[in-house]
Amino acid sequence: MAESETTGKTGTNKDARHRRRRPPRFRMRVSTKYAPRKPQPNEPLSCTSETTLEAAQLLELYRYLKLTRLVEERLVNLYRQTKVVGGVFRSLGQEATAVGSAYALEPKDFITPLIRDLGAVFVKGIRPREIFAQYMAKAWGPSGGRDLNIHFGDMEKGFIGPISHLGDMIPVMSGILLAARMQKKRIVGVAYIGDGGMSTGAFHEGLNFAAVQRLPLIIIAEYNHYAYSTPINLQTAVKDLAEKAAGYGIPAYVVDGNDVIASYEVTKRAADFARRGGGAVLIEAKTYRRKGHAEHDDQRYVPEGEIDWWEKHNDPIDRYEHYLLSGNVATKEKLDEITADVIREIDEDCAWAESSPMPDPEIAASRVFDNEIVPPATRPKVLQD
Ligand SMILES: Cc1ncc(C[n+]2csc(CCOP(=O)(O)OP(=O)(O)O)c2C)c(N)n1
Ligand SMILES: [Mg+2]
Repeated sequence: MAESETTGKTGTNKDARHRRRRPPRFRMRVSTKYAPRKPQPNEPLSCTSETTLEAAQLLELYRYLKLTRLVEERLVNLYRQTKVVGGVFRSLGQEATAVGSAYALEPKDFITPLIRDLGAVFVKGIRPREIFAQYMAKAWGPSGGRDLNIHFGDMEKGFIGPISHLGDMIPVMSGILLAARMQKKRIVGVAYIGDGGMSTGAFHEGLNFAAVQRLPLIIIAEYNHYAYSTPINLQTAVKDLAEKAAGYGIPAYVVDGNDVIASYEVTKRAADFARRGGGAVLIEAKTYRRKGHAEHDDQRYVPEGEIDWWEKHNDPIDRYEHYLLSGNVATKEKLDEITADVIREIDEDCAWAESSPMPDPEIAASRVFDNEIVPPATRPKVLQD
């Protein structure tokens, strides 16, 4: 058959099969409905009132926020007592992004959390005792003392352990979602990424692949102002990270990442869209990293007063407490009760993790590589000699 002069297409049925029908997209490419807004003078920041969440769920969100903050505070204590092996990474000031986004998922969905996303790990069902034992490299920890801090996962719970904090988890999640599609499983995947990690090649390749394949991938891009000591203006030339979605032909949101309800609502919409076959979505969460890259970092590169401003005016837990109390969702006594319960759980779990032995050397040295190919570095035989 001759080629059409105008389109160059042959017009056979076979070719038509290759032209996929595209489901409708969002009209507005970057939605700013849940973006941060400027408060009136002297008005304390709260959370969006537009939510479908019920009272019990709102209290559960509060519990996860407090759990995240207080577990991290306990980790810092353990670190100062030199009980932690390796560094401690905080999500102070960013808890609402991780908790709200993960709460919008179904149990069968997958996440790839990074060092600022402990809240998402808890929402996925990991217990504080696992975190404490992992940070202290104890035998009862999830990696049995083989790896550090956040480097573990739980496939049953849909939580993939990180390879790196930079872009590498994006292609990994794209692969998971492609495999799930081939197995006819209707899951969505949330991959977290920092403003710095978004500048890497792996991020671009992974998201481009997901966009082209219309995989149900949701990127949560955490605009927390710094990548290690690099400020955002030296990291990217765009104002909003969400603008980058245009380069992949996917819709995007800008959300106030310090508003736990907004983070939930936006991720819920993205998850519904992705599950319906709409493809990948980019969510940019505006937030702020109040601690350094890790506990060793003294943040001398941060302009004076900046951290204090965020602590005083835009703390996600203060904002949420204001929302719950002023909207009569909960009383102060109820919130104190939840906090006391969280502290009790942390005390118990920390004691449990501290009582764990360190791993036996020969056990810690095995299963790091495939031991059929690479013999373990330390073998009982060697120890006996
Ligand atoms: C290949 C590689 N290079 C460098 C690092 C060290 N590193 C870990 S996190 C990070 C900066 C990440 O910044 P960002 O993506 O903004 O995330 P944030 O820490 O702000 O959450 C760097 C340089 C690494 N983990 N892997
Ligand atoms: Mg960052």
